[in-house]
Amino acid sequence: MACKRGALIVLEGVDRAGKTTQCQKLVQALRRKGQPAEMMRFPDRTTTIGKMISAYLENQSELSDQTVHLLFSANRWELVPLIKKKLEQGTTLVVDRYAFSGVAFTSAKPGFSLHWCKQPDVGLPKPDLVLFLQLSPAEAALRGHFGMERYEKSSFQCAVQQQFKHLMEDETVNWKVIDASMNVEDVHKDITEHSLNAVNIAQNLPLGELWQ
Ligand code: NYM
Repeated sequence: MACKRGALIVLEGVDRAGKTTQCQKLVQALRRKGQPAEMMRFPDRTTTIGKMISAYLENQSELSDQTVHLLFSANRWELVPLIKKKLEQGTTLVVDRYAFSGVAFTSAKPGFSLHWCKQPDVGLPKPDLVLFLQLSPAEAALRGHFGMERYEKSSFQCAVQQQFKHLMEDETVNWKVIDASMNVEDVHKDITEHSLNAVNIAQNLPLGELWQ
């Protein structure tokens, strides 16, 4: 009998919501429960496309908003064969940001519609679960100064948060909102519960296509 597939679990949220810490803790928790799991993150700055994105984010290069949007999407598409292979092998993938960040960040810029922003990511492997780490921009700011990268400004983060809200109205995506203002362990407990449930359900379902 073919092995049961892994689940595709995505963590989203504004900067400083604790996504990376929670992704790492979730991978460890799943492994302890005997579920093979690995972490991925977007942008994946190690590829040629990822290096172009990284230079842009670090203000070392200029790209038009359209160009960088398509590069972020291409960076996901280039990893689709690996994502599918891992899931088929039974590994659960815990992903730090995905197409939702892509759409939320670009559509927070003037002149970009949600519809236009979604198109390049239509058909990507559909996450079985998207955990949105909810933290107000004010609380995020209390966690210390933003870094030096592009987008790391409170006003822009507020606009991004609004766009995430619109994306969460889409009931074809399995969103779960997590209160990220709780302490690290309580957030982790919530995330693990939802994830174990998603892993069980995904085993018996085919992998979907996003926004199709
Ligand atoms: N970002 C991330 C986008 O603008 N579009 C995308 O598609 C993705 C995946 O890049 N401020 C933004 C959000 C972040 C920045 O992410 C880099 P990180 O997680 O800080 O490396």
